[in-house]
Formats: sequence, structure tokens, C-alpha cells
Amino acid sequence: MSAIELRPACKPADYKSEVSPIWCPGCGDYHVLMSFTRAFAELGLAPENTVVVSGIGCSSRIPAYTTCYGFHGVHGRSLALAAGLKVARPDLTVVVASGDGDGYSIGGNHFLHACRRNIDMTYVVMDNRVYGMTKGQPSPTTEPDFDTALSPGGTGLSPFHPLVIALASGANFVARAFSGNPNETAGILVEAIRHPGFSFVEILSPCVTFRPDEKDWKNAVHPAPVGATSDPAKAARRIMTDDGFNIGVLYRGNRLPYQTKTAPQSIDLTELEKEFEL
Ligand SMILES: Cc1ncc(C[n+]2csc(CCOP(=O)(O)OP(=O)(O)O)c2C)c(N)n1
Ligand code: SF4
Repeated sequence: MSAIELRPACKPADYKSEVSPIWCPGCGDYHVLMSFTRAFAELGLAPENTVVVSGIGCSSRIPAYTTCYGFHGVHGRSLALAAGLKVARPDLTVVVASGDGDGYSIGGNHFLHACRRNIDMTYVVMDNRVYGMTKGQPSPTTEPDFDTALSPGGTGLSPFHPLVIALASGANFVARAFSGNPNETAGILVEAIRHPGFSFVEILSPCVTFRPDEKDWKNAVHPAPVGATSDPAKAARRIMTDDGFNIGVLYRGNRLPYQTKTAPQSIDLTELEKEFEL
């Protein structure tokens, strides 16, 4: 995390906008929003120097619900937007919010290269193992036997393994959280934002409407049996063989974050506006 501007007096409520969330009652994303605001308050981030970027999906609505700057982009392109922003404005704290469809399907390519580039930002994926906003189609993390009218008999496809893929691609911090534990999740987000380079946090966040079975996740999650390692191969082996429900910081790397070769130039915005005038 580079040059965060701290403002110690902020409370979680100071980061909550006046826009009321329109998620389904019981959606895990309410708790994720709570964790965001608690983490921002604990870090004392200045909302005007913090940007929440997203793509499209129920989970991607988060920027509108915070008082930080926000960018609700297009489906699967949140990391491209965020990378450009952070490189141009390294003084800002950039947090990206995504879903498993947005981030791993249409956005999969950007995910690999964001990990590889190791730009100093935090990527949060609310994984509900389904496309919630478009009514429950299978996503890259859906189980092969998920049997619905939209996927009769299940897709039969092996799920994507996001944490291992993040490690293999060079992410510098990897963690798994559960939306139902907002304090613990806030603590993980604090660590992720503080950690230099590209931090990836998977938050298991139930879609109660299209995956009511996920309400049982509260009984399945448990703390990771061992602490974080700084060895990516060890972390990958552990994650490949875990049950998918161990919660905590799983990997803390020490790669140097991406640095631009030249100092960011200040741009005359009136000139830029003229260039794009219709
Ligand atoms: C280019 C493009 N393709 C498809 C869509 C339709 N679409 C909107 S949201 C979404 C899925 C979102 O799923 P996910 O990222 O898992 O988020 P959730 O709604 O579950 O939080 C899709 C396919 C779109 N808006 N734009
Ligand atoms: S459809 Fe699912 S992910 Fe979307 S708001 Fe409803 S419960 Fe949440």
C-alpha cells in the first residue's frame, strides 16, 4: 500500500452513501459492504482519496453504496480500469469489487495479468458460485453437478480454482473470507489493503435467491489450520488440497509492486476535454 492518507476520526458510517442497497434480503453482499466500511474506517482512509472500482453484477453495485469515489464499469473490465487508474494516480487507494462471473469468466484474462503485474491494489471477489444478477446461470466456480433448468444435469465442468490461479500468476497476497463474519472479513481487508502489490481476497458470499443451499456455508467455514506462508508453491499445495472453506490470510508474498518508469504527468484537463469534444 503506498502513501495512504489517514484520517483517524472516520467511523464505518462515514463510508456508507445515502444510496440504499437493492440486494435481495439475506444476500451475503450486505455483510461485505459492512466489512468494506469497517476496514476503511479502521485504516482511516480519506474517502476522496479512495476509489472503489467494479464491473457488472449484484456484487459490482458496491461502489454506489460507499462515499468513496466509485467507478461502476463494464462487465469483466474492472481490473483494467483499476490498473490504469492506479498507475496514473499512485497516491490513491484502489479497491476493486467483483463477482465470480464478472471476475473469472469475462474478466478472467484481466485477472491473470493483474496478478502478474502486481500493481498495488486490492481485488475482492464475492464468490457465490453463480451469476446472481442474470438469474442463476452457472459461473466458472459452480460445481459440475449444479442441476437447474438453466443447466440441466449440471455442466459437468471442473470449477476454476481462483486462489491457486492467483498464486501461479503472481498475486502478492491471497486470502479467503466469509461474508457472514464481517469483523473477521474487515480485518482481512485491512491487511490486504496494507500489503504492497496486488492483493486478492475471495469472499464466500451466499446468493440466497439462486443458491439457497449456500446458507449452510456458515456451518462449513472454519479458520485455516495453519498461518500464511510466503512460499507460493506451499500455499498453492495447501489450497489445492483444502476443502474450500478455510478462512484467513493464506499467502503473504514479498514481490516488489509494479513501478512506473516515469513520474505521473499532470495533465491539463481542459486540453483533454477539447480533444474529446463532439
Ligand atoms: C458484456 C456483457 N455480457 C453479459 C452481461 C450480462 N451480465 C450482467 S451481470 C452478469 C453476471 C454477473 O455474475 P457475477 O459476476 O457472478 O455477479 P453476481 O451477480 O453473482 O454478484 C452478466 C452475465 C453484461 N452486462 N455485459
Ligand atoms: S440475486 Fe443473489 S447475488 Fe443478487 S442480490 Fe439476490 S441474493 Fe444477492
